Amino acid sequence: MSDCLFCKIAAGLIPCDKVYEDDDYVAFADINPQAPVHILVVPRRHIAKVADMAPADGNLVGGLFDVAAKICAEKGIADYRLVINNGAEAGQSVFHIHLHILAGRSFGWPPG
Ligand code: IU
Repeated sequence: MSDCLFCKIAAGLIPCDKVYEDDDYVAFADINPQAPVHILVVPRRHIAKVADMAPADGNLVGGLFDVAAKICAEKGIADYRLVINNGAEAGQSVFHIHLHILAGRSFGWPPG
């Protein structure tokens, strides 16, 4: 087990408010929500960031969007924002790739 927060959450070693899981992904409520709905979808396998993806990782990372769409459909959420931050300057603080699902309010553009 690497010393990675989201690896530990995915493995069940650190508790979370889980909203979805399957063999490849876990989704849980963000601990510091930026919207009424703020869920993180993470692959169980560690990939630090988008820039570290190997070509073979495309299906796994693409599947984050399938999981997000499934969660939102199940919750009846029609409009939502999906965000992946790559690198500290872009806002990434946890270096295990994750997709933010944000919903429940209006969002501005461009993001801050
Ligand atoms: P970011 O894109 O790497 O900045 O997103 C990391 C998110 O992980 C951020 O929204 C945090 O609030 C969230 N988070 C969490 O849900 N649980 C934690 O223990 C920690 C961060 I540390």
